[in-house]
Amino acid sequence: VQLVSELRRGIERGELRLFAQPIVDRHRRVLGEEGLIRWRSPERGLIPPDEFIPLAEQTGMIIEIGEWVLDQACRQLAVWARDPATQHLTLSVNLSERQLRERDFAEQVRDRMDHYGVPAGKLKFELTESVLNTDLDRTIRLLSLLRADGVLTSLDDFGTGYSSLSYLRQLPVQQLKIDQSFVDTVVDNAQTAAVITMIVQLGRAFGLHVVAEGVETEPQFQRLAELGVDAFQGFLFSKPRPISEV
Ligand code: G
Ligand code: G
Ligand code: MN
Ligand code: NA
Repeated sequence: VQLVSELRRGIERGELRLFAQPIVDRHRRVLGEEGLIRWRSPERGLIPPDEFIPLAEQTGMIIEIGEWVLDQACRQLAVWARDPATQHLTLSVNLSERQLRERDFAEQVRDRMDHYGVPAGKLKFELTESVLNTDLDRTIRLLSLLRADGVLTSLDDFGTGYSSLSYLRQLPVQQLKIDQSFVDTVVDNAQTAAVITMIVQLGRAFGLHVVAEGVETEPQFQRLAELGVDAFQGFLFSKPRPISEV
């Protein structure tokens, strides 16, 4: 209860910060960044999202937080667009199911993109497979609407959810993010390598970009590249840092 009121006050006081972590290709060229929120509380220090996002989801504060993240992301993309050194970068934003269920979500996104002048193809949303468990038709319509506005979608933590593979055919997503649990064991577990090979093949068949997250070591990076993974994210390349440092 105390944390809830502290978070509410923290939001009002502007204590949220957007961090970012690079996503690189096999030549370690930076393709884009994933935005990751942090809360800098004067009392508690830097608080990771695992400690307040679930709370924010329960209380509905995630809507306000999500609007803040979307605004920051669009503002940042507009800044990057003006510099030849950064104009190619994409920025991925994590979405909670609750945000997706907001009736005017697509309008909100379009409004922020227009406000800052965000180019098409640069803003990306990361959704987990769990959002596909309810009202799939509505989710498909929403993602199609966003796609038409130049917003891309990625399936986060891919391979860990309970959803059937059959939805992939209908779903307007452009990227699969292989969950870190697979990356952790790719080097010495043949079954993990087989799962990753399957995801890569699935990605090719559906025309999807395949990213591995949580890459921490050089051997993991090499093995994932051998298996055909397109892009990589993890401490090996960079920890999340304030997005202004990109
Ligand atoms: O940065 P870190 O690895 O600690 O993030 C932990 C979790 O918090 C991840 O699952 C990530 O998806 C989630 N998360 C980070 N930033 C956001 C955000 O802006 N919105 C939502 N809904 N989740 C976020
Ligand atoms: O949205 P998602 O659940 O994918 O969030 C990614 C989380 O993974 C963030 O909390 C981020 O800080 C964390 N992370 C990113 N790279 C690494 C890594 O190489 N190793 C570990 N252990 N965590 C990572
Ligand atoms: Mn993510
Ligand atoms: Na993830």
